[in-house]
Amino acid sequence: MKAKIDTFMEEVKTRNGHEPEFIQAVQEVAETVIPYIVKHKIYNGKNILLRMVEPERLISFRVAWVDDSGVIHVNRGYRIQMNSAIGPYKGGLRFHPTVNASILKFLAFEQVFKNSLTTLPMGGGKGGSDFNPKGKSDDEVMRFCHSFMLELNRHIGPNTDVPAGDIGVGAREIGFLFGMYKKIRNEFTGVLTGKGLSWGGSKIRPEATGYGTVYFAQSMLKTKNENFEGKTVVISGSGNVAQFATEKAIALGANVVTLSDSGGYIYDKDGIDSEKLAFIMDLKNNKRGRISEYVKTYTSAEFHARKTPWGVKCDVALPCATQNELHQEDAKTLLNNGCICVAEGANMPSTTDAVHEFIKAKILFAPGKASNAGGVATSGLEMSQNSLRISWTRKEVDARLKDIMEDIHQSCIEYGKDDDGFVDYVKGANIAGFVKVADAMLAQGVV
Ligand code: NDP
Ligand code: 2IT
Repeated sequence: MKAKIDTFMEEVKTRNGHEPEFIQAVQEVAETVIPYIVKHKIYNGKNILLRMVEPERLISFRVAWVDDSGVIHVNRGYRIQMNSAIGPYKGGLRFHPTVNASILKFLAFEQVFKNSLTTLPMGGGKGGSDFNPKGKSDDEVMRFCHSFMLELNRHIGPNTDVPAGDIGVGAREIGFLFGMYKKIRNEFTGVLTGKGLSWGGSKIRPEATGYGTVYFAQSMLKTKNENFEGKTVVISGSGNVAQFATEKAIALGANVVTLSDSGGYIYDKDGIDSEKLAFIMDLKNNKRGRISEYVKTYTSAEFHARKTPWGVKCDVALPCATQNELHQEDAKTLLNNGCICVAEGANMPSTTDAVHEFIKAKILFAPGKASNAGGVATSGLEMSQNSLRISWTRKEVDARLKDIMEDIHQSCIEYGKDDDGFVDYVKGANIAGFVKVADAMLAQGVV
């Protein structure tokens, strides 16, 4: 089996040798899906995984824009349309200086499996730019978004490809992008998700990724007769996903003691309560400040510059910042400190070695493509509401989100339960996500 996986990976590396994050994401899937393919005649010999690792279309384009002082800048824009076997391409846009084809291909590849897991009809895609929104004025961000959409608009549409937010793309950016799409195409459609509530957005979409991650962790804990009540929770990031994971964990009785950004992490031994979280949301979303500023107001808390929070003793860890932010040594530290559950809110935050540590220790470990799928699932619900031209209540969307996270958890158990009863959620998520897409690809022939 190892030889089969190695041969496959050699071919992937030959074609994509300069794309380490993409190779990492493919490797993780290959390790679990190839053994399944070999055992199942209908998939064997069809080169399905080889077809799945090649994007259906990769679009790269120039984005020129003018800053407030009249200087012209050039950024690179992308949209990776990875797989449309089960629905229109769907996935976020990331604006961050580290964005390149490797990062977006890994994200688009993960998205194919994640979207398949949601039970909704969505293919996988991802896009973005190496534009850095930090330190830019609202007008500069608007001009960038408008220029970006001037090109992107010809590649997307409500039945073709429906982008949304990701790192650096939130409500403000989606607004500017939607405004320009509507202007160019002269149509008001559900071409983007994460829209404002008064112009086609869905209730609970901003909360969905963070809430969904906690719902998924709750389902995992339940299998061990555990819950969040009284648990110490360590969270990284302080953006959209981290904020709402914190909100839900607090609501379920947990003690959240850390949050972070790329400057370092805060440790509040008394716990981040609702009032402190409101302060953080205002700081990050309105003032666009740094997490280090928290300790100026809450002076009993500590700020640890340029460090990640994994050394803090906890029961549950929720990495919600970015890829490869949790390394093998961090995994060992978490395990030594008695951590029983890790659910990824971010995409691929744990390195391959870290994932292997968690699985070897047989703790509850959920890969992002399962545990953070609530965001895109609620985007799918936004698409449905837009098509029906109706708007569901908060209660209704939240109930659907909960059901979907529970369904994903069940799928992971169905495909990931080992003979000794241990649930390998990585294997479960990869195979369950694969089967639905592979069946659709087989039905549609070699295209
Ligand atoms: P935001 O832009 O709202 O927040 C990102 C957070 O992560 C910030 O705190 C940011 O800190 C931190 N961060 C970003 N890059 C780095 C880095 N290189 N090192 C350390 N910290 C970093 O993004 P989201 O919360 O939306 O996204 C977070 C993660 O969740 C990403 O992996 C994303 O792909 C994933 N995700 C998001 C979904 C969504 O619906 N938004 C859905 C599913 C997954 P700083 O401000 O210093 O950059
Ligand atoms: O990684 C992700 O799932 C997202 N950034 C959300 C994608 C979406 O289309 O809502």
